Amino acid sequence: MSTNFETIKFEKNGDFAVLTINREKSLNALNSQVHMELKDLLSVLKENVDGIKGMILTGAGEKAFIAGADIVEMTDMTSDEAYDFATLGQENTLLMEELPFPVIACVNGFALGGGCEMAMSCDFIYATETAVFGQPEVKLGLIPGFGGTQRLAKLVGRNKAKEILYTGRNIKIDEAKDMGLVVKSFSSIEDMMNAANETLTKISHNSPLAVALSKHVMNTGNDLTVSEGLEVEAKYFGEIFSSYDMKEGTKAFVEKRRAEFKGK
Ligand code: DAK
Repeated sequence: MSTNFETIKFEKNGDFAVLTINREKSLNALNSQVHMELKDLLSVLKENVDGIKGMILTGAGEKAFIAGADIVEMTDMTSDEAYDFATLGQENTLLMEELPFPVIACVNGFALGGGCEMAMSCDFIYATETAVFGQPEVKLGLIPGFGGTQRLAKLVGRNKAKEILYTGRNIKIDEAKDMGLVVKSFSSIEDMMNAANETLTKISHNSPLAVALSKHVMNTGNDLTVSEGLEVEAKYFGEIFSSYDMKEGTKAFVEKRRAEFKGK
């Protein structure tokens, strides 16, 4: 896989990978180039030929995760260009959401607008105590374009999301945790990255197939009624019974040994 990018950095260490948005001078703002490079990378990662077991998404530097879509680039966009830009960003949030392994957003500062939206497309969010979230688009005469109107409401509830979107206000870490946007906070970036790696390691001891299917069923169910979601759950629950990992996991329990999963 080519990892020769200018605006993102992709590093694989053993079973895990770190994807960094790498435009520190612009606080990692998402311009078209970032989105095109992300699309190239995420489209390959979706197939997971390298058997990655987990990934961290973060931003370069100490100040920002992602300070939003690139406002400078958006200033001169026509409606058609803006539509294409939003579509590309939305495709990337969908690709991120559907990767067949867990992805933790490690938010190291500002996660505003498109930054908050990228973080929400990960499986869950860890953040530093200085992290700041928000959807300030209305302050710029915009609306969120990479899924903020949809995912924030599903995560924190429709009315809370409306209050956040209409005011465009900043959300500090305690509130972000209280509303369930952030799962855990840390006093330093180093502690956060170590904790994320520990979490991914813990997850990787489980069946990669079962983790991937749990993720797929939960994401699918998000757009369905409970009874429709239960049908999807039953379908995959049935299918997993013909997997190696299910036979191995249950056999290992009976034999009182650690399971050796293969992810198939
Ligand atoms: N875009 C481009 N450059 C940015 C940026 C951004 N979002 N945020 C920061 N920068 C740049 C600054 O311009 C500055 O560049 P230089 O002046 O040094 O060249 C550099 O990063 C450092 O920023 P500051 O000097 O402003 O740093 P401060 O510490 O003073 O302030 C800040 C940090 C994060 C509070 C501030 O930079 C800020 O307010 N940034 C903008 C945050 C924001 O409003 N984000 C939301 C962007 S809107 C859509 C598609 C997408 C979207 C909407 C619609 N469609 C196509 C329909 C998404 C929209 C958004 O995300």
